[in-house]
Amino acid sequence: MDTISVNEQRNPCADSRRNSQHWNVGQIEALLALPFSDLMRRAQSVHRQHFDPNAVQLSTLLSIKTGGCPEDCGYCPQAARYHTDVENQDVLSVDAVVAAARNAKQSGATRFCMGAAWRSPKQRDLDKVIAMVKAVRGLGMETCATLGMLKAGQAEQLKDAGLDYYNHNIDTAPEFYGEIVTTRTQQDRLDTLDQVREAGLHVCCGGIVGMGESRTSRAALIAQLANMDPYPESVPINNLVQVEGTPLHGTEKLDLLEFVRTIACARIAMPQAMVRLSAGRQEMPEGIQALCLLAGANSIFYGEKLLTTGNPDVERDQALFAKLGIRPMEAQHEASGASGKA
Ligand code: SAM
Ligand code: DTB
Ligand code: SF4
Repeated sequence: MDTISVNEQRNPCADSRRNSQHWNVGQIEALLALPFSDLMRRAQSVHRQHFDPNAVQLSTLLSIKTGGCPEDCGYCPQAARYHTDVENQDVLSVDAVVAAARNAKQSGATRFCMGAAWRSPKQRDLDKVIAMVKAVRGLGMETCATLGMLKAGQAEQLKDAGLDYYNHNIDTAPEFYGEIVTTRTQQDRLDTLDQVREAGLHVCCGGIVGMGESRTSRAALIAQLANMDPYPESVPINNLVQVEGTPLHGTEKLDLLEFVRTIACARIAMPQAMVRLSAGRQEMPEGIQALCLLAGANSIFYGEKLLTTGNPDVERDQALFAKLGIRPMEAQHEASGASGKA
């Protein structure tokens, strides 16, 4: 039997993501250096032990507050200090968010992720997000939010509202972090992740590659994610989307087979995580996307927009699924009501 039982797949409990193995950077680098075919075979075999290889989880993103962010993340078109084409947009109404979520559900997405260009939400902002989470949950979708750093008690409030996942990326290896962001430290990110985990929310945490980091730094990013105890339920691997006006625009592009290798390492080091082939998919030929799925990616962002940049449209993705024999994965959350801890 190739896959584990549906129940285990649906509720990958923390115990099974507790680390029996500590990954050091050298071990991940050794994986990255394997002959491609050997690496793919290893990743496929791990993937098939834990998941149906033909099912892909579909998450749709919506930017609920766009641009004007005080942070200086060198990759991000929403930082106020860079001159990009992004138009600032204040917090959306609950009605607008529900309309977008309904649309996403209609197209086949099971998870709806709400992103905001905040360093950290103010309480009155959080109150608005809470109303959104309740409404989207009411549609029967899984909910995810990415709002920046959280203050004490905020993760609990989101959990109580029925939020399923909180996305907070560590973005890059600790030694490279200061080259990319200076307005916070990676430890700040880790502190928020602790609060998220403590509140009982599922953790969505990954990073970005193609930012000019070395292969060792890519390995260090994967090792750091894999050594979290437990490692995240969901691990987005983003390929930098280069946006004019951001400091990282013009960075040498990562070879896409190296991107596939990074996905394979994430799968091997975090066997039971959902590994998401995230930003950068629009610039990837179908063959590369297929290789990412073969390497163990089993989740994508679905819908024509990420937060401010483009993503393949639904028709194109559906055509790709048909060619590859891929089916959308069912929603995985427990059918609890709009509030109350699961
Ligand atoms: N402001 C919040 C934060 O930083 O956590 C939430 C929104 S922020 C846009 C969410 C994530 O998007 C970032 O952590 C980063 O990983 C990813 N991201 C932003 N710009 C990107 C880009 N140009 N290419 C790839 N990923 C990007
Ligand atoms: C993640 O890891 N990638 C998403 C989501 N989490 C929030 C965001 C990608 C943003 C790409 C640039 C943009 O569209 O603004
Ligand atoms: Fe702000 Fe998030 Fe963009 Fe950084 S990644 S500038 S925190 S919106």
